[in-house]
Amino acid sequence: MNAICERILYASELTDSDELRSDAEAVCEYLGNPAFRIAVFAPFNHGKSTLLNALLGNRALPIALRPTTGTAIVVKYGKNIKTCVRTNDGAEVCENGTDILKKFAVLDGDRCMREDVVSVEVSCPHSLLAKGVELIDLPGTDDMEAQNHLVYSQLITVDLVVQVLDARKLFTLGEVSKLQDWLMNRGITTSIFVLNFMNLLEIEDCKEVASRARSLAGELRGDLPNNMSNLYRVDALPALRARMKGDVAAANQSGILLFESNLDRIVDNLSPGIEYIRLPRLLAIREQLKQNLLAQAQPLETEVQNADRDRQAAIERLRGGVEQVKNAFKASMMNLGNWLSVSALLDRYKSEAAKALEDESFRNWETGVFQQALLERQGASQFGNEYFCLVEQLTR
Ligand SMILES: Nc1nc2c(ncn2[C@@H]2O[C@H](COP(=O)(O)OP(=O)(O)OP(=O)(O)O)[C@@H](O)[C@H]2O)c(=O)[nH]1
Ligand SMILES: [Mg+2]
Repeated sequence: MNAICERILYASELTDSDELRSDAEAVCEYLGNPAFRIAVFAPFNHGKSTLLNALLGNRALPIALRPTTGTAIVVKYGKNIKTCVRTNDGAEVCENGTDILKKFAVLDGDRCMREDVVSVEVSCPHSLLAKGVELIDLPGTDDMEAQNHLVYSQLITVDLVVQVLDARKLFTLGEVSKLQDWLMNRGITTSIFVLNFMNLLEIEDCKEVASRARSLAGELRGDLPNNMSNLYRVDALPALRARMKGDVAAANQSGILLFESNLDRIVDNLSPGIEYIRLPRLLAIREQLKQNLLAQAQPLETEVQNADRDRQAAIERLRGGVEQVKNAFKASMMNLGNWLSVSALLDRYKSEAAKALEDESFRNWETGVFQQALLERQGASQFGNEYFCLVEQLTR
């Protein structure tokens, strides 16, 4: 895949789209990443960070009612909880715990991300992470454009997308399939759904919501193995509380244990064929680059065509002009020829010659006036021939 990547990176240098260039770099870097990457995806406030915390059994990631997560937070395996943040001045800050996330990875009062943060990594002890899984907590979509862009550019570099649904306001099938089209167009075909906030519904509504969620998920199975469900019900906050208290029964009831064990199975199942998950991303980027470069080349192509058309028109105009000159010249040469013909010359000089004979000055006249006229005639003929040849060559 390295050779394809090299070509893709080379082509990405030629695009006028910064987004496409950075996507190409990100996908190529992703191809070399040995970890199995899982990201949570949803609009803000859907409980993404709470779900990951419930999985980790720790309140490691910042959670709050307002839009919170401000950058992609990558959670990797580590014996102790530790956070490392790299900034664009090349500095790296590492601290035990995750308190520094508040400073670097949480949206500010204006719901904006910090622009100087390059990467945020949290290390955490968990069996899934110990297997080489990376969990990625993403900012919510549907709030600010910058977050949307960051989220979508991250999704192309993950092996499994966990889409968190809010049971209180399920997407319409149209909304979900629009998103699914976006994912498919980028070669992302492995995603699962987590239905959150069912604990806040009235019992009688739960059945109906669960059945709608099932039909949504059923329509959007993607490339998940047939023996695996792509829909899980997890009450994220009760799950987190139960996990932190060590209350296994409550954790079980929240749905987090079933979700965790199935996530483990999905990773085991998809990991051996990881290149089949990743290759389509490369092909999708290649297609986007192709379209972008073709679109960029189009105005150039039109310009060349226009220039060629103008050149042809100029040649035609020149040809027409030369033809006119040639015809006019031919006509004047004909006149000149007539004027120079021996008979016309004789006619013109007959009376002069007769008079010179009478005056016995014929010799003088012949070597003087007549000789001069003959020389002029010869010169004019020679010039006419040369000029004619030149015009012939020009118009050939
Ligand atoms: N009652 C209840 N509250 C929940 C549940 N899951 C999450 N919450 C709460 O919902 C709020 C948002 O949760 P977050 O985990 O921060 O949501 P998020 O999707 O990560 O939000 P952003 O980072 O802003 O995109 C928090 O106050 C959570 O405590 C749940 O299952 N039940
Ligand atoms: Mg969050």
